[in-house]
Order: sequence, then structure tokens, then C-alpha cells
Amino acid sequence: MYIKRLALAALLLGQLTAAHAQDEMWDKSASGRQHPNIQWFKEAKFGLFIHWGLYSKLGGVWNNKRYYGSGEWLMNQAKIPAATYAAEAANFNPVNFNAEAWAALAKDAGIRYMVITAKHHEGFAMYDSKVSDFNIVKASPYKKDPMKALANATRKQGIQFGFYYSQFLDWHEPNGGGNRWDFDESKKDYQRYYREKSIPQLKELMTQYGPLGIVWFDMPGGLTKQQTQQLVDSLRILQPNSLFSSRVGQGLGDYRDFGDSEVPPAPINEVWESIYTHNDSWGYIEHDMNFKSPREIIRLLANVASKGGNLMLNVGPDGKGNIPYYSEQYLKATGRWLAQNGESIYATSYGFIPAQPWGVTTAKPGKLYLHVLVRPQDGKLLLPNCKVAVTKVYTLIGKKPVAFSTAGADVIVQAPPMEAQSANTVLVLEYKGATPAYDAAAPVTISAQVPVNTIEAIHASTSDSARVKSLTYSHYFGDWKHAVCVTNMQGPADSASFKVRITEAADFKVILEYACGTESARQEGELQVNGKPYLFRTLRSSEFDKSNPLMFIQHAVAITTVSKPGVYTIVVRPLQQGKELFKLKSIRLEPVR
Ligand code: H79
Repeated sequence: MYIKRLALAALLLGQLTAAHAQDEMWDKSASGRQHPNIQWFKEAKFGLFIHWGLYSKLGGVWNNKRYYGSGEWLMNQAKIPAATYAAEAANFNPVNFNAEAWAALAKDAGIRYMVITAKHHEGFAMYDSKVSDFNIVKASPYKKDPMKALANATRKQGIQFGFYYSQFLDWHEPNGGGNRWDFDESKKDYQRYYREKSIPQLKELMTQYGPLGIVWFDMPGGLTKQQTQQLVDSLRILQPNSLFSSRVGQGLGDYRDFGDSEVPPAPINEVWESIYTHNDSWGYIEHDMNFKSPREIIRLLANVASKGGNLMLNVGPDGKGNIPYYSEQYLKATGRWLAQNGESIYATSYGFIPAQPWGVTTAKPGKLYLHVLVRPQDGKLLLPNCKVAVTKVYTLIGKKPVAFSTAGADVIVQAPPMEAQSANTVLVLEYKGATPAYDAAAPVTISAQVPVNTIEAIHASTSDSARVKSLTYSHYFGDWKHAVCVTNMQGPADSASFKVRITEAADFKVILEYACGTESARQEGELQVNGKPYLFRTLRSSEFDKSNPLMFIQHAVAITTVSKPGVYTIVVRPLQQGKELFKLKSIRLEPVR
């Protein structure tokens, strides 16, 4: 028993520190299996995540001290005793909560599914639970069940409704995961927690709130694969149509979630979701005003869709039940864009043309949507290796015809004049015949008609010990960031090489974007453009430490003259054997003016 518990504790520790590495929760062999009700989710593309709990009332402040980062982690950050924290429920009275208004906002924003926290790690149930009195009806002066009203109002708007439920972490309960400041880790009985609170509450949520589109699990722990399977099976019978998020653990979810605030670097032919929050916290923080602009949201949505996924964007209503002003305004602005351009997002898959200097693509049968994010100076949008019979091209808004031509395997679309500050101007290309496969190995297009071309690390072919890796680090507490980099280049044989297609003769300034710690700094490296060497010495930016920003320097290292268009190879490597040269995030090529 003791040994078993030790093993469990080790497992739990492992899961806590690696929790943001969501890859470990997704069993890739599961991608062949499909939930019978997955279709709506594949088509939905845009979800609204809502973090709302007792932490929303505290707003990131405890004992007059302000905390930054994930506000829903306040109890943990400030190590607030469970009893003291629980007493705060008496001050939680979200009198401004208006289910109809929230659902109407979601509708206006073009949202197709909503997931709200029924219970987060703090352990407080935001609904009428018979399983634990630590809930909004019993423990707060509000006394009503907001989830009932919200489930109904949301469905009335034709939006799928789901619950987030933290199935393992519960800082209120002696046997729940995570609270070691009040409760002795060695005395915890996780099985008992699942048996007495987690599973019974999940059953309440799955039987008393109508059909749920999703049960969004988070942070698995304390269960073997077999036990997780039993948990899933016992819940499945209650609602066979509900989708379970991959964070149920052990590869048993119905679709794949990436890490918090993570988008995969290239299209993935699976059902998946990226989750982002509107500012720097999931739960409301009164001093967090760092909201993403409508343009940022629209571009994030297009980027996620161009890789075949859904975006679920989070907002954190406050303790009175108000959605932050900027969240409301910017969601509505996103909705106005979607009302005109939704055809290029909803029910699409990733486009067969990889990301270009001008933007990204999404697709439906017979249609390719060109999301123009940067209009090239000459307006020419290159669709390289676009082996389809194009029948017409037109603007999505207004259906105005757009000129195009073919040149060998390429199609060139002549972009109309665009509003200078356009978030995303969409053109539609219709074609006949089979849809070509996405070519992940295609050369990266470099154009002299845009201010900057970025060659991301994902496109590197590496040799010897060099590796392409996704690095995870954070800004504020729990405010995760992800960067795909070429790592482990330690000697001349460890190279990263990139195939590029440069479309015009021009001089380019070459800028290496990398992170470099003290030990890596002041080493010599070599950049080659079609064999021509350019030398540089690394500059220190910052060490890699997962709880601090990873700072990337943009180090201009050379001018290179490209005398004719064509396919070129760019290689980066250390000149001598030594420490890792740097973590290379991208190579930027700026046409010289
Ligand atoms: O609900 C939001 C987060 O609160 C939740 N997922 C999103 C949707 C989440 N729970 N845990 N995590 C995300 C990852 C936790 C990472 C941790 Fe840590 C690393 C916990 C302890 C070490 C970050 C760093 C938080 C504390 C220190």
C-alpha cells in the first residue's frame, strides 16, 4: 500500500510538472477512432471558454497583495488555507449575472460552443450540488444555480453547451490533488476523492443540465489507464453524445487539446483544439488589462483554422457576473468579421497551400479560401504548386471577380486593393478536380514584395544531434508560451537546413531570431545561402527557464544578394564543437529597400 502510494505520488508529481506538455495526454493511435458525434465539433471552429468561480470574486488580490498570472490559481499562489478561502464564498454574490446576455454575446461573437468551469481546482461548485456543500447555492448569498440558466440560454441560441470540470485537483478537499499546504500528501486517498466527490459531481452535471456538447476535463492525475477507462465508461453511459477533452488523460479523450495557449506549427489531420485566454489570465484579474485586439483574435482564429483546428477563446467574468468591457467589445468585433467572412472559417479544413508570405489558407470541397494578412506590394499572391483547375477567384465580401493566371504549376492571384489595416481580407478560389495533398516539405516562399519573410524552425531539416523541439515557458504564473526551435546544434555536423523558394532577384537582410544563454554566447556560427558562407558570433539573450520569458534576439547577420529567382538552401550550423549554439526560432529575410 505504501509503495503503491509512493508510485502514485511520483506519477502525480510527474504529471504536475509535465502537465503543459499536452502531447503526453494524447494517444496518437487514438486518432483513427472517431466519436460518433464529432461532426458538429469539427465544423464549429470557434468556442467560448468561460472561467468563473470564487477566484473571480477575489480578482487576483489577496491580503491587499496583487497577484499576476492565472487568477484561478490564487488560492495556490497565496497558499490560502482551505477554511479561510471557503469563507470567501459568503462574499460572492454575482447579482449582475445574466444568462441571456452571456448567451447573446456568444451568439453575436459567432461562437458555436461554450464551455464553462463547473468546478475548477479551488473545489467550489458553481452549480447546485448535492455532493458537496461548497457550492454557489449553499455557500454563497446568491443562492441560485447560474449553470441551469446558462445551459438553457446558450442552447436557445443554437450554441453547444459544455462543462469544464477539474477531475483530480481540488484544493478544498483533504483527498483532492494539489493542496499540500493544508493537507498531508502521504495521507491523501485519491481514489476516495474520485469516488466521493469528482465522479458523483460529474454525474450530477451530466444528468441535470440537459445534453452537453463537451465535458472538458483538465489536469488528470491519480488514475491508471484502466481506472481512467472505467471513469470514462461510467460517464459515457450517461451521455453517449458528449465529447470528452483529451485532458481526461491516458489518451482516452475524443479530440486533442494542445497546451494552454499553444497552436501546433503545421496542419494536423486530426480533430483538435487550441485554447487561449483573452488577456493573461483565465480567471478574472482586476489589474489584467492586456486584452487581445479584434485583429489579433481574427488572425489567431484564421491561423488555427488554417492548421485544421478549433479555437476556444476564454473570457473571465468578474465576481459580480460582468464580462470585462474589452472582452465584450472585442468579441463582438470578431463576430462582425465572422458574420461577413464566416464561410472561410466554419466547417473548413486546413488549405492545401502552406502558409505564404501573404497569409494562410483554409478549404472546403472545391474551394480554397485565401486569408490575405499582408498584401504584397505588387498585389501578386503566389500559390505555389497549386495543381488544380481554377475556375474563378473572387472576394468573399461582395463576390467581386479577381484576376488570376497560371505559370507552370503555380497560380498567381492578383489581390485587389485592400484596406491598409485589414485584419484579414478573404478571397475565394474555386476549382475543379481532386484536392491536392498538403505538402509539408514544400520550400518556404520568400518574396521581395513583403516587408519581412519568416522561415520558422518547423521547416528545418536537421542533421546529427540537431533537433526541432517545442519549448514551453511562461510569462506570468501559469501564462504559458510555446516556441518551436532548432535546438542542440553543438558542432559543425549539427546543422539546420531550410529549403526556400525566392521569387524575385533582390538583396535580403538575413536576421537570425534565437534565444541564447550565457554558456552559448560568443560562439561562432555559419550561415550558408546556396553554399556561400556568412559568419557570425552569437549574442546572449536569455537562459531557458520554464517559469520565465524566453527572450529571443533578432540578430542581423548578413546581406545576401539573390541574383535570380529559384529554390535555394539556407543552412545554419556552429563553426566549432562546443555548447549548443542557440535555440533558433526563425530566420527572417527582409528585402533591402
Ligand atoms: O484552467 C486553466 C488553467 O488553470 C488550467 N488549464 C487552463 C485551461 C491549468 N491547470 N494546471 N495547469 C493549467 C498547468 C499547471 C502547471 C503547473 Fe505550476 C506547473 C502547476 C504547478 C507547476 C504554473 C507554474 C502554475 C504553478 C506554477
